Amino acid sequence: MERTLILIKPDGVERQLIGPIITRFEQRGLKLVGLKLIQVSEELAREHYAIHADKPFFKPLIEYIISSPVVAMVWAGPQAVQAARNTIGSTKPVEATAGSIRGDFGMMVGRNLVHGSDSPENAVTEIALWFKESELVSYDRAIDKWILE
Ligand code: ABT
Ligand code: MG
Repeated sequence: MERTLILIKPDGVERQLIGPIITRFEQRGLKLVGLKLIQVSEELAREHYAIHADKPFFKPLIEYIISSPVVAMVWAGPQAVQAARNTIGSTKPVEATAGSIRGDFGMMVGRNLVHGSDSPENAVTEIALWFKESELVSYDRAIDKWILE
């Protein structure tokens, strides 16, 4: 089972889209194994987006992610990273496929609602950054025999 870090960013929280966004991942068949609502510190934001530190959009990106609470989640499943990225849609919401979260709810790259880890390796690093292992749960879902073969 692979795990991926998903964030509902401040625009998703402020626009009252927490429920609809979580529903997309539940409907997909991914399993929720971690969940918390947090006010992100600038330190955590900078570490999470460290790869973009030299980009022109870094400052607004940090300001955006700390501007209101964020819902941080870990979802598990086979190829969870790729499945979640497809459910989220392309980085630029205007280019995102209709039916994806960004394609249905977004317009601008700087208000793209959701973050999903972009590789299994980065997912491991990001989950360790956002969650203690003790905050993650392990459980069997009866429904899984109808989702996983
Ligand atoms: P995240 O899931 O937030 O990482 O988005 P995604 O992986 O789809 O996009 P990447 B390429 O990782 O961009 C990270 C954030 O940087 C912002 N951004 C990106 C801009 O504002 N302008 C740009 O030209 C690019 C390439 C948007 C991304 N998400 N946020 N917030
Ligand atoms: Mg990214």
